[in-house]
Amino acid sequence: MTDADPVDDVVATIARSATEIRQGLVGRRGKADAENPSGETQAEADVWADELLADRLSSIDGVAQYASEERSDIVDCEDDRITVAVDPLDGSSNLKSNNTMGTVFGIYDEPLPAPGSALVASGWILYGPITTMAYARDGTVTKYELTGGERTVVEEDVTLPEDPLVYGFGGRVPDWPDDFREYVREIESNPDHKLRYGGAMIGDVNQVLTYGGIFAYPALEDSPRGKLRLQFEGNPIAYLIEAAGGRSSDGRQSILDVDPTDVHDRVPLHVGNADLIDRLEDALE
Ligand code: FBP
Repeated sequence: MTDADPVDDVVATIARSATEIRQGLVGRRGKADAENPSGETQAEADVWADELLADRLSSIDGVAQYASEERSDIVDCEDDRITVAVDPLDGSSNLKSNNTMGTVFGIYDEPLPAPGSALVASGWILYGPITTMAYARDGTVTKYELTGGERTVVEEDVTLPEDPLVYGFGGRVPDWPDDFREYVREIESNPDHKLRYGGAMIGDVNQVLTYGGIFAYPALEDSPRGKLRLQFEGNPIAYLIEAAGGRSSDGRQSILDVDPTDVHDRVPLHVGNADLIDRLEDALE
């Protein structure tokens, strides 16, 4: 064991790996002959990015566990301090059409499954025209640009703009519960709001962080827990958006207050400006 901060080491490793992951997508746009623990067909790139991050993150001093949306079993490591949970390639179905994707990470100080209150840091990489990272720790959010292993700060103390501009909601409209559909109509009818939906949560949530607004992948009629995973997506996104002055909700409470029962639990996810999330919770009551 060393005295170095394992959280810093993990984040530095993810940031350095991101440009490599981006380059490695070329030639890995096909499907793998496998499903992830949630029953979804994996892309070759999902499996490859997961193995790359597992190798690098599980060998860092201080890391007790590596867990990923792409593997059913947690990798137990030699140390006992922090757990790293990742979605190695969020939105990998966008590979075929060459659209935005991301990598999401949450760093917990408890073994999984853990509540959001056990997070000590979280963040995401966005593979857009530029590779960027948004990172939350100790209640503040920082945005970086990543090039060739280098990390450059582009904005500190990032907060959601006060006037919400963008909205994006996942799932098929006919599958939305009536109360959620009515809420969406209210959001859409405001002339100040614009639809922004790209099919990769990180792309859509990053628009909310940049312009203000709301992103949701709600409960669906036939899937009351929605689609997104609590440990790998819900908690890390909620932690960052709350650190940026916004709110998260599973429809009733902050996502960070949801009690997990299993590593691959799903959660209805709603994040954005506090007043829009307050109104959402009123609408879903
Ligand atoms: P993956 O992590 O398996 O890529 O799924 C997550 C995701 O792609 C989100 O990024 C996105 O918001 C959502 O699923 C889109 O799902 P759908 O295509 O069902 O609307």
